Amino acid sequence: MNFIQSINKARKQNNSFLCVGLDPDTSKFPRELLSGSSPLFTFNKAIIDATADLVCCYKPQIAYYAAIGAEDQLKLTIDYIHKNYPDIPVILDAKRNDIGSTAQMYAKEAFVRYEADALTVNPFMGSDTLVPFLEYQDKGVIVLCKTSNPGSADFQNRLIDGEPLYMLIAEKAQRQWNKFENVCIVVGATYPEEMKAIRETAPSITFLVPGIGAQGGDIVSVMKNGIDGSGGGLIINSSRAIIHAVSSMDFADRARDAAIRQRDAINNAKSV
Ligand code: OMP
Repeated sequence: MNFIQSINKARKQNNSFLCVGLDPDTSKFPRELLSGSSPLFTFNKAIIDATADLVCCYKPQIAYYAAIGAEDQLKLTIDYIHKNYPDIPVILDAKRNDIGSTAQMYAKEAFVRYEADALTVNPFMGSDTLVPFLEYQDKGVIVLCKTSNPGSADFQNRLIDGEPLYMLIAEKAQRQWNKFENVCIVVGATYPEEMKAIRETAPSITFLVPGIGAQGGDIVSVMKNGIDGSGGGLIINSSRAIIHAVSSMDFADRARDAAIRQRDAINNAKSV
């Protein structure tokens, strides 16, 4: 089963488009947790056990681990999900890329060292730099297209031959890069009009959609503009609004409450 098939299976099994972002920020941890030996893993494990029946995938962001030398806890987290919830795929968010020989090492890092099921990558250096990732045919390669941040228009909306750069990326994802049906694109929930245009250009590409929750993206617009012809094609991420809903020792229960609210809001918006 490749990444897209695993995502579709998990989405149907749990009736959920929701991806919980595992971006643990120790400054928001309950103090009791910080004295243990692997606080990030302990935190993640509690969040995962509380939400695994509510999600279609998890997405750890590597910076939260690497910044404090805790890559071992990232590895423990991914291993824990694979072992205990084998039907839930894991996206490693690292937004990697470089020249081909270095890209090969980034691909190996994500898919062999961490055993992630998918990786976010940056297309800025060109199509040749995506090849080392795409060659892992059963893994997902999630290419930045229209990102959720306020400054994403600086470059992504610039016109090239009359078309915004993000449309060019969407076209390449649909027509050129997806030979092994393992490509997705990042489309921020904060840009619903762009999402609509991108869906028209890339009808069969799955979107990773960050930007709901803490960044204020509108779930109804995402479901209206982003869903594909088969009623799927979306992985909707929320990180802080779920995992750091509170900073007290009941954080996992409150994360579950928040995940239920977001999953239900998404499913209700689907039927609007
Ligand atoms: P919250 O805003 O807390 O839900 O976190 C959003 C997560 O999605 C973070 O891990 C970001 O690094 C990531 N993200 C964006 O916020 N915007 C993007 O355009 C792309 C990503 C991503 O690739 O996941």
